[in-house]
Amino acid sequence: MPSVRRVSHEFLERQGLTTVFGNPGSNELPFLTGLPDGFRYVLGLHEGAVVGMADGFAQATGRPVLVNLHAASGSGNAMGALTNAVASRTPLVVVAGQQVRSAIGPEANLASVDAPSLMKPLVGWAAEPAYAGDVPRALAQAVFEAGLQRRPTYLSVPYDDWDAEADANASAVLDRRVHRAAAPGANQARWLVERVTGARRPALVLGGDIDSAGLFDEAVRLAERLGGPVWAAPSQFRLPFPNRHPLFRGVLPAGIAPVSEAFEGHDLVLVLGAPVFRYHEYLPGRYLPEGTRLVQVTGDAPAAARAPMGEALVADPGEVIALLLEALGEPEVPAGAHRPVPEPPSEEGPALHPEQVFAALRDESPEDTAYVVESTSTTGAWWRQMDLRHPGSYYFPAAGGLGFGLPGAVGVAMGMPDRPVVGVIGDGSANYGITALWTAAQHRVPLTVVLLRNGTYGALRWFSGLLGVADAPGLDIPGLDFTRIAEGYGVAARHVGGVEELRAELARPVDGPRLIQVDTALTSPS
Ligand code: TZD
Ligand code: CA
Repeated sequence: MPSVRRVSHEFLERQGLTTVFGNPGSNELPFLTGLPDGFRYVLGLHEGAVVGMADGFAQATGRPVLVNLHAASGSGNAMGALTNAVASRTPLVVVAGQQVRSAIGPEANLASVDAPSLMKPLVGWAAEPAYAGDVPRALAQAVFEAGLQRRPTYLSVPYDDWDAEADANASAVLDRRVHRAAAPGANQARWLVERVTGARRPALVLGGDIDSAGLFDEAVRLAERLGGPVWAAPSQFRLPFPNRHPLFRGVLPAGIAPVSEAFEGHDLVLVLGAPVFRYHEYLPGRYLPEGTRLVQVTGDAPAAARAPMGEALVADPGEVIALLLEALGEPEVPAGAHRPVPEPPSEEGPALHPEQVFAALRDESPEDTAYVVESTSTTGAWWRQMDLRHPGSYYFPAAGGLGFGLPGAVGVAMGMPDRPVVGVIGDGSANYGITALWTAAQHRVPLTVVLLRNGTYGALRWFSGLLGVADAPGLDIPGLDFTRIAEGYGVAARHVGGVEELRAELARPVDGPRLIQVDTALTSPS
């Protein structure tokens, strides 16, 4: 009989989970021994960076990804990063090592007490198999649950299990395939088509799931047939629509009152592939204007259940877009010209305006560049200057947990080796995932990191105004030189002084990771 390890490795291989992002400890070594030839282990130096890289890789490839973490301390370190993976609906399969079975009860060093409970509020499914023979089946469940729920899962495995002999039935799991079909039934389809065709002034709100599911171009067709305005849902983490398209109105502001204001005059708001809604700033008001009806279509059943208003249909947004396109007929609005970009500020001080940086990025980077952005005070400047027309062009920490940006950029670049990738990272954000630079250097990942150094937690300065808190300490971060930090991790780095120097640097070809540090002026996010 083969070992539990053999069957488990073979299962992972057949499912295509052969890139392992991890940080090992003694509990994990017995899983990592004897990995078949096609496996690639990507070492991250801190678990937050490990999960951020895996998240970026999974989003870029659209596939479940294996993460191998140490027991309680390692898994605990990963939890901040997991909040983002939960919100972006990234199917990460986290397998963690555990002490040998006999050592868990007595709480030997590195035993993870009640390991599944540690992770449970975040992951969609967590378990420690009841006996060694169940490990291959439980691993399969972890993979399938992650795919079905589109949520990270967690499996804790006592390390003496891997050498155990597999059960006689263990190989039954090897050929399993688990799929979900989620087309609306005939009555649901009729109801939805009536709602949409009966609307006089429909508006469309698109969530990150639209881009994750490869529906970016279909969303454009649907919008052009509806002819109404299109917004990205609040707290956006992927771009679901070309941002200079004539129908695009931008990302909805993340507050109850301003969202309601934006919908004024629309009798129907159709929300596709988004929660309703991920508000951030507490700006109370009515959820919807008088006379506005909201219909949410999402594959995420809990997101439908927890929404505070509107009607919801739990279905695959792709199926729904297809059936609406069929029902609606020809587009009302021919795709007009994309909106032009405004001129960035022309004055040049010792610190550049963020819009000058983004204009340089837009002009000097290839059109299909993918951007991983984690700079919180520059959101408005970003959307004013950028012109993103391709699917998979934009990634942002989905739950607002800093530490996704740098690792996520490394993971996206590894997952999409044929596309140029740029990380746009604040001098505050960079520190939460800085060790990803080392992984980028070791794997020679082609990646440009543009480090915006304004010396402060810019967004928190803006928030302190919003909250009327003028005297909060701990908002400035002087004295950081990321060129020296990057070089210490093995990444080539340059500080650029002015717009022309920045443009020249960006125009140079990359054959590995590089960091460009630029001093920027503090701006407000809006
Ligand atoms: N810790 C974590 C893990 N996530 C967070 N979101 C925060 C702290 C709080 N936080 C924000 O929400 S924005 C921000 C912090 C510390 C400032 C980020 O600074 P930055 O960007 O330099 O990256 P800006 O452009 O200067 O705001
Ligand atoms: Ca900053």
